[in-house]
Amino acid sequence: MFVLKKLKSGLSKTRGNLLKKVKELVGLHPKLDQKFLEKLEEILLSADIGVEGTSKIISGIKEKSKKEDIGGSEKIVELLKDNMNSIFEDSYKYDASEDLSTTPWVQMIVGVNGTGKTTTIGKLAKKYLDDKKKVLVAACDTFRAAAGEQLEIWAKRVGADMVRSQLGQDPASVAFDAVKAAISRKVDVLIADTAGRLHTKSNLMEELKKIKRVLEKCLSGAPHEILLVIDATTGQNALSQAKFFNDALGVSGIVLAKLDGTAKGGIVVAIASELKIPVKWVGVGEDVSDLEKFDSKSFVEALLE
Ligand SMILES: Nc1nc2c(ncn2[C@@H]2O[C@H](COP(=O)(O)OP(=O)(O)O)[C@@H](O)[C@H]2O)c(=O)[nH]1
Ligand SMILES: [Mg+2]
Repeated sequence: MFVLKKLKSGLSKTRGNLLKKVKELVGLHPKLDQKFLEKLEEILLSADIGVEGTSKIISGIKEKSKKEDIGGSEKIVELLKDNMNSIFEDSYKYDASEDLSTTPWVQMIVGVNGTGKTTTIGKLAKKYLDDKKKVLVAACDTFRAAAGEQLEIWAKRVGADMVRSQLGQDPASVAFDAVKAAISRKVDVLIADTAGRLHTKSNLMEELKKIKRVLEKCLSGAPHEILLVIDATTGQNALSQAKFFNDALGVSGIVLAKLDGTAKGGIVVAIASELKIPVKWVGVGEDVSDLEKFDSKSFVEALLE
């Protein structure tokens, strides 16, 4: 399966970290005992699965071993898969059939600088265009001159329309123009890029809230999605960013970019375990086609196969 192949190569660093270590441990510890589980715990934590996710997995394995003879440690990969899958099953779900259920479908893309917002917009726009949707992107990051230029490069590359902005222009006014344009041009999807300078500065959150308010005011139901882009290579820090943005704005989905650049892709499990926000997309490279719809079953297979 093509998707699995891409995910697999995107996850190769994490798989090297997690699966390789697990297999080494199995070689050293044929018995699935307390000592084995302690070592396993360290491995899971080192892959950024997080304290909560790790403890769910370990206690899931212990529970099972109380009920039945689960055999030796060679069974551990299957047990890890089962327990990771149940974390995803318990995690927050969204109704994918609602995506693009109304037009214009308005997406606001938020996140700290450098996480991959603009790149993700290019990739998303390409996906929608391939589905024969009319796409408009809006340059609401007016804080850096390069931001608008970079979005323009992506828009040209994939063939999306764009609402430009002036450096320093009120981002909410760009959002206003963009929604009006999206309605009058009968656009299917409007994707708004936003600024991402340090999220600890409350004025950024105020700016984003204002963009959201303007979108709401211009079009009932908008923004239909607020997608937070987080950088998988930043590990647990990405979780605190997600909490921060979610408290301020109400994030409807996460895009986890740069999964290919980290050995700590277990962060996806931590997100599922700790946050009530679904991961919708994962970025697995810098190419326009390197964005995958997140599917937990494929993820677990790609990680542990
Ligand atoms: N390897 C890899 N690089 C990515 C991915 N997504 C974005 N990048 C890179 O991350 C850097 C910052 O991305 P950008 O879209 O400008 O981030 P922004 O500041 O949030 O808009 C760029 O060099 C991108 O090519 C990804 O999924 N994988
Ligand atoms: Mg950007």
